[in-house]
Amino acid sequence: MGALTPDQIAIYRERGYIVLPHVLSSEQLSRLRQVLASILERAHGVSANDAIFDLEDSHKLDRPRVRRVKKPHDVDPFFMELVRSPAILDPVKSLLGPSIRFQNSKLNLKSAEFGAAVEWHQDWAYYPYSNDDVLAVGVTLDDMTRDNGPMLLLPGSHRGPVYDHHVNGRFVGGFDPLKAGLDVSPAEPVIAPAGSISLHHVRLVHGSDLNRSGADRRFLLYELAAGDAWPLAGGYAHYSDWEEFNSRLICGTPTNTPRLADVPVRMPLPAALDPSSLYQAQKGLERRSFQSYADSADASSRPN
Ligand SMILES: O=C(O)CCC(=O)C(=O)O
Repeated sequence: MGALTPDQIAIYRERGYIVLPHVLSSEQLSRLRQVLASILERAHGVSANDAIFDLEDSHKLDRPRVRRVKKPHDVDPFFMELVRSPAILDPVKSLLGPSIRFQNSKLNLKSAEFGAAVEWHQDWAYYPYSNDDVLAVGVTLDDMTRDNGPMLLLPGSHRGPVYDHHVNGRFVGGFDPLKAGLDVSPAEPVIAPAGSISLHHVRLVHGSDLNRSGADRRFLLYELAAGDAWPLAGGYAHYSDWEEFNSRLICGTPTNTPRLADVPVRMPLPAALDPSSLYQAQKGLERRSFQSYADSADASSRPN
């Protein structure tokens, strides 16, 4: 149905990502937005980060500001229904093969005016596997434009080094391209209408700026791996038994034979001081590449 063409597969292999516009049906998109709205109703009265909500630093009880819904698949069954739909699964199978293991989902809200930046990083630094047939599917709930903090992807960087995401020996979930000698100026924004998907390789360098625009930029991410890619670290490397591990397969057949590839691995250890989310971990960076909301508020109140 939605399988990729050989040309699209070649683009993904070369650039490390591909964007497919208008993949969700209008029913799927409106259901997704409804489900999110009902989850967010629960955020009223939440005063600190918890198992579901990751709050903006500028969050206040009387002015709730959620930056991420963690593990939405644990909150509403629609998220697993959606990832299993041919619209998403078919393109993923074209890239990873017939067996796909679900790792995690998250919903980055990046709200109008204040939605937080994501510092440059490679997902692989958080969760290395026995091979790198691992990717993230992003689903746009709103139009992603140049102005509302689009995800920025550095083409071809999935074939380059794995950058050290540690500061003073501790994992911080991001790196400073200046210090690493990496030119991120060729990074390309994902520009896509609501209901589109992006697929990016687990080793691709990416990040995104603060949302200074008046338009929300809500983005659902699924982390998926080939069935024979074995998690080496990160929360999903832990499983209670064979049944539990295989219950994460969303298609294909279990294997007890991991495929081992010659891939560079640095464990995300010792763990971030606050490992509860990427945003918290990245506070350990010595220098930020993107502004925070507080920096931008400071800057706008300063005379020129
Ligand atoms: O939301 C974004 O722009 C980037 C998301 C991302 O890289 C992440 O959450 O790991």
